[in-house]
Amino acid sequence: MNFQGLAKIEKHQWYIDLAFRNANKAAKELKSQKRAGPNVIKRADLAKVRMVNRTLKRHFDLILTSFPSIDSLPEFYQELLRATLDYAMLKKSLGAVSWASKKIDFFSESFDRKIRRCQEFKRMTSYSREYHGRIASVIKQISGALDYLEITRKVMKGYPSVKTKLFTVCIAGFPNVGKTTLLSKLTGSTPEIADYAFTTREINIGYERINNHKVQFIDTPGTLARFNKMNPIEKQAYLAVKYCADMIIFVFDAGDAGYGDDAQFKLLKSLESMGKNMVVYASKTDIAEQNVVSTIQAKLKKSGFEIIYKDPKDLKSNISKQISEQ
Ligand SMILES: Nc1nc2c(ncn2[C@@H]2O[C@H](COP(=O)(O)OP(=O)(O)OP(=O)(O)O)[C@@H](O)[C@H]2O)c(=O)[nH]1
Ligand SMILES: [Mg+2]
Repeated sequence: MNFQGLAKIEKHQWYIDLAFRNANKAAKELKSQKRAGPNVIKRADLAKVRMVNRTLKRHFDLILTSFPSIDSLPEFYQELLRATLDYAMLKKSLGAVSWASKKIDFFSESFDRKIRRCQEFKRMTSYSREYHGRIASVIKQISGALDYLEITRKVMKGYPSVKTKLFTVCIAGFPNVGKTTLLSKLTGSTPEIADYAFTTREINIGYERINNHKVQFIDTPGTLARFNKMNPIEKQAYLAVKYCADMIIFVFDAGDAGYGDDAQFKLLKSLESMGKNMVVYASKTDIAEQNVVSTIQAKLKKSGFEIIYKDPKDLKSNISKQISEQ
Protein backbone atom coordinates (compact mmCIF):
# COMPACT_ATOMS: atom_id res chain seq x y z
CA MET A 1 0.00 0.00 0.00
CA ASN A 2 1.26 3.48 -0.79
CA PHE A 3 -0.12 7.00 -0.91
CA GLN A 4 1.68 8.37 -3.94
CA GLY A 5 -1.56 8.87 -5.86
CA LEU A 6 -3.25 11.32 -3.49
CA ALA A 7 -4.57 14.33 -5.39
CA LYS A 8 -2.73 17.61 -4.77
CA ILE A 9 -4.85 20.06 -2.84
CA GLU A 10 -4.77 23.74 -3.73
CA LYS A 11 -5.53 26.84 -1.70
CA HIS A 12 -9.25 27.68 -1.46
CA GLN A 13 -8.99 30.74 -3.75
CA TRP A 14 -7.58 28.56 -6.52
CA TYR A 15 -10.87 26.60 -6.66
CA ILE A 16 -12.98 29.77 -6.67
CA ASP A 17 -10.91 31.30 -9.47
CA LEU A 18 -10.90 28.14 -11.55
CA ALA A 19 -14.65 27.56 -11.24
CA PHE A 20 -15.61 31.11 -12.24
CA ARG A 21 -12.99 31.31 -14.97
CA ASN A 22 -14.45 28.14 -16.51
CA ALA A 23 -17.97 29.52 -16.00
CA ASN A 24 -17.19 32.83 -17.71
CA LYS A 25 -15.59 30.98 -20.58
CA ALA A 26 -18.68 28.82 -21.03
CA ALA A 27 -20.98 31.87 -20.92
CA LYS A 28 -18.83 33.77 -23.40
CA GLU A 29 -18.85 30.87 -25.84
CA LEU A 30 -22.60 30.67 -25.66
CA LYS A 31 -23.06 34.37 -26.25
CA SER A 32 -20.73 34.35 -29.23
CA GLN A 33 -22.75 31.72 -31.06
CA LYS A 34 -24.35 33.02 -34.23
CA ARG A 35 -27.85 31.91 -33.33
CA ALA A 36 -27.71 32.96 -29.73
CA GLY A 37 -31.41 33.85 -29.63
CA PRO A 38 -33.34 36.17 -27.34
CA ASN A 39 -32.87 34.06 -24.23
CA VAL A 40 -29.12 34.20 -24.42
CA ILE A 41 -28.58 36.00 -21.09
CA LYS A 42 -30.59 33.42 -19.21
CA ARG A 43 -28.87 30.55 -20.98
CA ALA A 44 -25.47 32.07 -20.28
CA ASP A 45 -26.26 32.47 -16.58
CA LEU A 46 -27.49 28.88 -16.38
CA ALA A 47 -24.36 27.68 -18.18
CA LYS A 48 -22.29 29.50 -15.56
CA VAL A 49 -24.04 27.82 -12.64
CA ARG A 50 -23.70 24.41 -14.23
CA MET A 51 -20.03 24.92 -15.05
CA VAL A 52 -19.20 26.12 -11.52
CA ASN A 53 -20.98 23.11 -10.11
CA ARG A 54 -19.30 20.66 -12.48
CA THR A 55 -15.79 22.08 -11.93
CA LEU A 56 -15.99 22.13 -8.15
CA LYS A 57 -17.66 18.74 -7.84
CA ARG A 58 -14.98 17.20 -10.03
CA HIS A 59 -12.17 18.57 -7.87
CA PHE A 60 -13.76 17.94 -4.49
CA ASP A 61 -14.89 14.43 -5.42
CA LEU A 62 -11.34 13.70 -6.54
CA ILE A 63 -10.04 14.76 -3.12
CA LEU A 64 -12.64 12.63 -1.36
CA THR A 65 -12.09 9.53 -3.45
CA SER A 66 -8.30 9.70 -3.56
CA PHE A 67 -8.00 9.81 0.25
CA PRO A 68 -8.48 6.27 1.52
CA SER A 69 -11.30 5.62 3.92
CA ILE A 70 -9.35 6.05 7.15
CA ASP A 71 -11.28 3.54 9.23
CA SER A 72 -10.71 0.76 6.73
CA LEU A 73 -6.91 1.24 6.53
CA PRO A 74 -4.73 -1.56 7.93
CA GLU A 75 -3.92 -1.04 11.61
CA PHE A 76 -0.30 -0.14 10.80
CA TYR A 77 -1.31 2.82 8.64
CA GLN A 78 -4.00 3.94 11.08
CA GLU A 79 -1.44 4.04 13.88
CA LEU A 80 1.09 5.73 11.62
CA LEU A 81 -1.52 8.38 10.90
CA ARG A 82 -2.16 8.87 14.58
CA ALA A 83 1.57 9.16 15.28
CA THR A 84 2.35 11.64 12.53
CA LEU A 85 -0.85 13.60 11.99
CA ASP A 86 -3.88 14.90 13.83
CA TYR A 87 -6.29 12.04 13.11
CA ALA A 88 -9.38 13.89 14.32
CA MET A 89 -8.45 16.95 12.28
CA LEU A 90 -7.97 14.83 9.16
CA LYS A 91 -11.41 13.29 9.54
CA LYS A 92 -12.92 16.69 10.18
CA SER A 93 -11.22 18.13 7.11
CA LEU A 94 -12.51 15.36 4.85
CA GLY A 95 -15.94 15.91 6.37
CA ALA A 96 -15.68 19.61 5.56
CA VAL A 97 -14.92 18.94 1.89
CA SER A 98 -17.85 16.54 1.72
CA TRP A 99 -20.07 19.20 3.34
CA ALA A 100 -18.89 21.80 0.80
CA SER A 101 -19.57 19.43 -2.08
CA LYS A 102 -23.18 18.97 -0.90
CA LYS A 103 -23.64 22.70 -0.28
CA ILE A 104 -22.41 23.48 -3.79
CA ASP A 105 -24.95 21.02 -5.17
CA PHE A 106 -27.67 22.59 -3.09
CA PHE A 107 -26.94 26.19 -4.15
CA SER A 108 -26.44 25.21 -7.77
CA GLU A 109 -29.80 23.45 -7.94
CA SER A 110 -31.59 26.23 -6.17
CA PHE A 111 -30.11 29.04 -8.30
CA ASP A 112 -30.56 27.00 -11.47
CA ARG A 113 -34.27 26.85 -10.63
CA LYS A 114 -34.48 30.54 -9.74
CA ILE A 115 -32.76 31.65 -12.93
CA ARG A 116 -34.87 29.33 -15.09
CA ARG A 117 -38.07 30.78 -13.68
CA CYS A 118 -36.93 34.38 -13.71
CA GLN A 119 -38.36 36.72 -16.33
CA GLU A 120 -36.60 39.92 -15.33
CA PHE A 121 -33.16 40.57 -16.67
CA LYS A 122 -32.15 42.69 -13.66
CA ARG A 123 -33.16 40.07 -11.14
CA MET A 124 -31.36 37.40 -13.13
CA THR A 125 -28.13 39.36 -12.85
CA SER A 126 -28.58 39.72 -9.12
CA TYR A 127 -29.21 35.95 -8.77
CA SER A 128 -26.05 35.29 -10.66
CA ARG A 129 -24.09 37.59 -8.34
CA GLU A 130 -25.68 36.05 -5.28
CA TYR A 131 -24.80 32.54 -6.46
CA HIS A 132 -21.17 33.59 -6.90
CA GLY A 133 -21.14 34.98 -3.35
CA ARG A 134 -22.68 31.83 -1.82
CA ILE A 135 -20.27 29.50 -3.56
CA ALA A 136 -17.21 31.62 -2.70
CA SER A 137 -18.35 31.72 0.92
CA VAL A 138 -18.77 27.93 1.11
CA ILE A 139 -15.27 27.41 -0.26
CA LYS A 140 -13.80 30.03 2.02
CA GLN A 141 -15.26 28.16 4.99
CA ILE A 142 -13.26 25.07 4.15
CA SER A 143 -9.98 26.86 3.51
CA GLY A 144 -8.45 25.51 6.76
CA ALA A 145 -9.58 21.99 5.86
CA LEU A 146 -8.03 22.23 2.39
CA ASP A 147 -4.74 23.48 3.89
CA TYR A 148 -4.67 20.64 6.40
CA LEU A 149 -5.44 18.03 3.74
CA GLU A 150 -2.48 19.28 1.70
CA ILE A 151 -0.19 18.93 4.74
CA THR A 152 -1.61 15.43 5.26
CA ARG A 153 -1.02 14.50 1.64
CA LYS A 154 2.63 15.51 1.84
CA VAL A 155 3.17 13.55 5.07
CA MET A 156 1.35 10.47 3.75
CA LYS A 157 3.35 10.53 0.52
CA GLY A 158 6.40 9.87 2.67
CA TYR A 159 4.92 6.76 4.32
CA PRO A 160 6.74 3.54 3.57
CA SER A 161 5.07 1.23 1.17
CA VAL A 162 4.47 -1.77 3.39
CA LYS A 163 2.51 -4.81 2.29
CA THR A 164 0.57 -5.57 5.42
CA LYS A 165 -0.56 -9.06 4.40
CA LEU A 166 2.83 -10.64 3.67
CA PHE A 167 4.92 -12.66 6.10
CA THR A 168 7.17 -9.91 7.44
CA VAL A 169 10.59 -10.06 9.01
CA CYS A 170 11.94 -6.92 10.69
CA ILE A 171 15.67 -6.44 11.10
CA ALA A 172 16.54 -4.55 14.28
CA GLY A 173 19.58 -3.63 16.33
CA PHE A 174 21.85 -0.74 17.20
CA PRO A 175 23.03 1.64 14.46
CA ASN A 176 25.96 0.53 12.32
CA VAL A 177 25.78 -3.12 13.38
CA GLY A 178 25.11 -4.38 9.85
CA LYS A 179 21.31 -4.41 9.50
CA THR A 180 21.25 -3.05 5.97
CA THR A 181 24.13 -5.34 4.97
CA LEU A 182 22.05 -8.29 6.17
CA LEU A 183 18.99 -7.05 4.26
CA SER A 184 21.07 -7.04 1.05
CA LYS A 185 22.38 -10.51 1.77
CA LEU A 186 18.87 -11.82 2.36
CA THR A 187 17.10 -10.11 -0.52
CA GLY A 188 19.73 -8.92 -2.97
CA SER A 189 18.47 -5.34 -2.65
CA THR A 190 21.10 -2.62 -2.62
CA PRO A 191 20.28 0.20 -0.20
CA GLU A 192 22.92 2.56 1.15
CA ILE A 193 25.46 0.95 3.48
CA ALA A 194 28.19 2.98 5.15
CA ASP A 195 30.71 2.77 7.88
CA TYR A 196 28.95 5.18 10.17
CA ALA A 197 25.89 5.09 12.35
CA PHE A 198 22.46 6.30 11.21
CA THR A 199 23.15 5.62 7.53
CA THR A 200 19.62 4.38 7.12
CA ARG A 201 17.39 7.42 7.35
CA GLU A 202 14.32 5.73 6.00
CA ILE A 203 12.83 2.29 6.13
CA ASN A 204 14.47 -0.05 3.63
CA ILE A 205 12.21 -2.80 2.38
CA GLY A 206 13.24 -5.86 0.40
CA TYR A 207 11.43 -8.93 -0.82
CA GLU A 208 12.56 -12.49 -1.25
CA ARG A 209 10.78 -15.68 -2.23
CA ILE A 210 11.34 -18.28 0.47
CA ASN A 211 9.74 -21.69 0.21
CA ASN A 212 7.34 -20.35 -2.43
CA HIS A 213 6.19 -17.51 -0.18
CA LYS A 214 6.92 -13.87 -0.83
CA VAL A 215 8.57 -12.58 2.35
CA GLN A 216 8.90 -8.93 3.21
CA PHE A 217 12.03 -7.73 5.02
CA ILE A 218 12.02 -4.38 6.77
CA ASP A 219 15.32 -2.84 7.79
CA THR A 220 14.62 -0.44 10.61
CA PRO A 221 16.62 2.65 11.52
CA GLY A 222 17.18 3.72 15.12
CA THR A 223 16.97 1.52 18.19
CA LEU A 224 13.18 1.34 18.48
CA ALA A 225 13.39 2.26 22.14
CA ARG A 226 11.46 5.11 23.78
CA PHE A 227 8.63 5.88 21.37
CA ASN A 228 8.10 9.44 22.60
CA LYS A 229 11.69 10.42 21.84
CA MET A 230 11.72 8.91 18.36
CA ASN A 231 11.90 10.95 15.19
CA PRO A 232 9.12 10.34 12.62
CA ILE A 233 11.10 7.71 10.70
CA GLU A 234 11.92 5.81 13.87
CA LYS A 235 8.24 5.92 14.80
CA GLN A 236 7.37 4.44 11.41
CA ALA A 237 9.89 1.66 12.03
CA TYR A 238 8.57 0.96 15.51
CA LEU A 239 4.99 0.76 14.27
CA ALA A 240 6.05 -1.47 11.36
CA VAL A 241 7.57 -3.89 13.87
CA LYS A 242 4.60 -3.68 16.20
CA TYR A 243 1.87 -4.15 13.60
CA CYS A 244 3.53 -5.97 10.70
CA ALA A 245 6.35 -8.14 12.02
CA ASP A 246 5.80 -11.88 12.18
CA MET A 247 9.40 -12.18 13.27
CA ILE A 248 12.35 -10.01 14.34
CA ILE A 249 15.96 -10.65 13.45
CA PHE A 250 18.09 -8.95 16.07
CA VAL A 251 21.49 -8.09 14.65
CA PHE A 252 24.10 -8.44 17.36
CA ASP A 253 27.44 -6.87 16.46
CA ALA A 254 30.14 -9.33 17.43
CA GLY A 255 32.83 -7.04 16.00
CA ASP A 256 33.61 -3.77 17.60
CA ALA A 257 30.61 -1.52 17.08
CA GLY A 258 31.49 0.45 20.17
CA TYR A 259 28.27 -0.30 22.07
CA GLY A 260 29.57 -3.11 24.21
CA ASP A 261 27.71 -6.34 24.78
CA ASP A 262 25.65 -5.09 27.72
CA ALA A 263 23.93 -2.34 25.80
CA GLN A 264 23.11 -4.76 22.97
CA PHE A 265 21.72 -7.29 25.46
CA LYS A 266 19.61 -4.59 27.04
CA LEU A 267 18.14 -3.60 23.69
CA LEU A 268 17.52 -7.25 22.82
CA LYS A 269 15.59 -7.64 26.08
CA SER A 270 13.53 -4.52 25.48
CA LEU A 271 12.57 -5.72 21.98
CA GLU A 272 11.58 -9.10 23.41
CA SER A 273 8.84 -7.26 25.27
CA MET A 274 7.13 -6.60 21.92
CA GLY A 275 6.11 -10.23 22.04
CA LYS A 276 7.39 -11.20 18.61
CA ASN A 277 9.17 -14.31 17.56
CA MET A 278 12.85 -13.28 17.69
CA VAL A 279 16.10 -14.76 16.40
CA VAL A 280 19.63 -13.41 16.80
CA TYR A 281 22.08 -12.93 13.98
CA ALA A 282 25.68 -12.21 14.92
CA SER A 283 27.26 -9.82 12.43
CA LYS A 284 30.94 -9.22 11.75
CA THR A 285 31.95 -12.64 13.04
CA ASP A 286 34.52 -12.61 10.23
CA ILE A 287 36.49 -9.88 11.99
CA ALA A 288 35.60 -10.69 15.59
CA GLU A 289 37.90 -12.57 17.93
CA GLN A 290 36.72 -16.15 18.38
CA ASN A 291 36.64 -15.86 22.18
CA VAL A 292 34.44 -12.74 21.94
CA VAL A 293 31.97 -14.60 19.76
CA SER A 294 31.96 -17.54 22.20
CA THR A 295 31.30 -15.24 25.17
CA ILE A 296 28.39 -13.58 23.40
CA GLN A 297 27.06 -16.96 22.39
CA ALA A 298 27.20 -18.25 25.98
CA LYS A 299 25.41 -15.17 27.29
CA LEU A 300 22.70 -15.42 24.65
CA LYS A 301 22.21 -19.09 25.44
CA LYS A 302 21.50 -18.14 29.03
CA SER A 303 18.83 -15.76 27.77
CA GLY A 304 17.17 -18.56 25.85
CA PHE A 305 18.72 -18.05 22.42
CA GLU A 306 20.15 -21.48 21.70
CA ILE A 307 21.06 -20.77 18.11
CA ILE A 308 22.97 -17.71 16.98
CA TYR A 309 22.82 -17.32 13.24
CA LYS A 310 25.98 -16.31 11.43
CA ASP A 311 25.00 -17.25 7.92
CA PRO A 312 22.05 -15.60 6.11
CA LYS A 313 21.30 -18.97 4.46
CA ASP A 314 20.56 -20.51 7.87
CA LEU A 315 18.34 -17.55 8.69
CA LYS A 316 16.36 -18.24 5.53
CA SER A 317 15.87 -21.87 6.58
CA ASN A 318 14.55 -20.67 9.94
CA ILE A 319 12.14 -18.26 8.19
CA SER A 320 10.98 -21.06 5.92
CA LYS A 321 10.27 -23.19 9.01
CA GLN A 322 8.34 -20.37 10.66
CA ILE A 323 6.21 -19.88 7.55
CA SER A 324 5.35 -23.56 7.33
CA GLU A 325 4.41 -23.61 11.02
CA GLN A 326 2.05 -20.66 10.62
N1 LIG B 1 33.45 -7.21 8.33
C1 LIG B 1 32.15 -7.04 8.33
N2 LIG B 1 31.64 -5.80 8.17
C2 LIG B 1 30.29 -5.66 8.17
C3 LIG B 1 29.42 -6.77 8.34
N3 LIG B 1 28.14 -6.30 8.30
C4 LIG B 1 28.23 -4.96 8.14
N4 LIG B 1 29.50 -4.57 8.06
C5 LIG B 1 30.01 -3.19 7.89
O1 LIG B 1 29.50 -2.40 8.96
C6 LIG B 1 29.18 -1.07 8.51
C7 LIG B 1 27.74 -0.75 8.84
O2 LIG B 1 26.89 -1.59 8.06
P1 LIG B 1 25.38 -1.21 7.74
O3 LIG B 1 24.81 -2.42 7.06
O4 LIG B 1 25.27 0.09 7.08
O5 LIG B 1 24.83 -1.09 9.23
P2 LIG B 1 23.38 -0.59 9.71
O6 LIG B 1 23.07 -1.35 10.95
O7 LIG B 1 22.41 -0.71 8.60
O8 LIG B 1 23.67 0.91 10.05
P3 LIG B 1 22.63 2.14 10.22
O9 LIG B 1 21.75 2.16 9.01
O10 LIG B 1 23.51 3.31 10.32
O11 LIG B 1 21.89 1.86 11.48
C8 LIG B 1 29.50 -1.06 7.02
O12 LIG B 1 30.77 -0.55 6.83
C9 LIG B 1 29.45 -2.53 6.62
O13 LIG B 1 30.26 -2.82 5.52
C10 LIG B 1 30.01 -8.09 8.50
O14 LIG B 1 29.32 -9.10 8.67
N5 LIG B 1 31.35 -8.13 8.49
MG1 LIG C 1 21.25 0.75 7.71
